[in-house]
Amino acid sequence: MFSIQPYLNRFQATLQGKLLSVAELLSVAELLSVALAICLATQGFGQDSLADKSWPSDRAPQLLKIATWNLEWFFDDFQGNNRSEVAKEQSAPNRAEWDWRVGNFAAAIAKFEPTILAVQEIEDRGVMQNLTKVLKEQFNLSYRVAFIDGFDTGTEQDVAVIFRSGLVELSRREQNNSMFESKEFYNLSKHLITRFEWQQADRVIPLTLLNLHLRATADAADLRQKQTKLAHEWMRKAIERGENVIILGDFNVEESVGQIKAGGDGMHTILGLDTPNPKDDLIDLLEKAPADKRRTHLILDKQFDRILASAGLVDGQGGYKFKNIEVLSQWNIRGTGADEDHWDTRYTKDYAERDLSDHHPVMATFELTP
Ligand SMILES: [Ca+2]
Ligand SMILES: [Ca+2]
Ligand SMILES: [Ca+2]
Ligand SMILES: [Ca+2]
Repeated sequence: MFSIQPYLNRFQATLQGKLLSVAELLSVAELLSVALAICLATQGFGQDSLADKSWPSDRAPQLLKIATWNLEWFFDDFQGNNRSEVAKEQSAPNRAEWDWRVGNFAAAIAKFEPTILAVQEIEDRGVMQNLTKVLKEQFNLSYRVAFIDGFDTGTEQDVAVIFRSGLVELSRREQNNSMFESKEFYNLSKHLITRFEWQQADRVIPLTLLNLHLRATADAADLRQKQTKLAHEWMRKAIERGENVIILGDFNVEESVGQIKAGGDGMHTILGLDTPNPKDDLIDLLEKAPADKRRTHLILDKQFDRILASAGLVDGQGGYKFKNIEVLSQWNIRGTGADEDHWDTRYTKDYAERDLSDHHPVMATFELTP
C-alpha cells in the first residue's frame, strides 16, 4: 500500500530544520539584545546618562507644568457603547451639549496650557480625542492622549493623561497573589502609569507619573487607605532610588493639609509615612499653596485633588525644581460665581453661568535646573 507518511515525515523534518535555523538566528539576536541591554544597564539609565545619542529625548521644556483635573462624567452623547445605567444617565444628553462641554473644557485648558494633564472621570480614549482635536483646531495646542481601559464596570469611568511631549511608556499594574491574599491592599480599578523622558544637553530627565482616582465618600476610608497602600507600594522602590516620581489625581480624601495622621484616610500612607524609611516619602505639594487657596472642590470644602512629588523635584536634584502650585478655580467657575446647585443643573444651567466640573484643576509648575 502506498503511504504518504515517509514523505510527510521528510517534509516535517525539512520544515523543522528550517524552523530550527530560524530559531537559532533568533536566539543569536536575542543574545545580542540581552548583551546590549546589559551594556546599557551598566552605563546607567539614570538622569545623568544618555542611553542613545542617536535618538535624543524630546526637548526639556523650561517650565514643566503638571496638572490634574476631574472632568466630572466626561461622557459623550453616544450611549451605544455604555452598559451600566449610571453611565447612560450621566452621559451628555445630546450632541450640542457634548460639543459645549468639549469646547469649554478645551478653552479652559488653553488658559493654563499644562505640559501634562492627568484627568479622571472620563469615558474612554474617544472623548479625550474629541478634546485634543478641539485644543488643536481652535487653540493651536498639540496634545496627545495616553489611555488604557480600566476595570470600573460599575461607572465605566476611566483615567487618562494628555501631554505635549516626553511620553515614552504607559502601563497599568496589578497586585500579585500574595498581596491580594494579605487583604492589606484594595484594587485600583482607575489608575494609569505614564513615563516621560526629556533631554537637556547631555542629560535625560525621566519622570514616572501615577494618575489615580480613588474610592469616593467618607465611609470608604478603609478601602481608600488600602488603595493608597497599593499605590505607594508600586512606586516605593523608584522613590527610594531617588527617581522623579509624581502621584496625582482625585484621591477623594477627607484629610486636608495639616490634618494628615497615621491610620487616617490614606494620605499618611500614600506619602510613604507609614514605612520607617524616609527615602520613600513623597511631598504633598498642596501644602505649599496659600492656606485659603487649597480647596479643590466646587461645592464641598474639600481638598480631594492632590499632586505628590518625590524630594528631587522639590529640591531640584531631579532636573526640575518645584516653583508653585495653584488651584485654578478661575478656569472652572464661570459667570458670577460657583454654582451651588451644580449637581442638579449640570446640563440645564444657563450657559453663561454654568461651571464646568465639580472639581477644580490643580497645577504644579517646575522649573528646569541649569
Ligand atoms: Ca458613550
Ligand atoms: Ca470607560
Ligand atoms: Ca517612609
Ligand atoms: Ca457659575
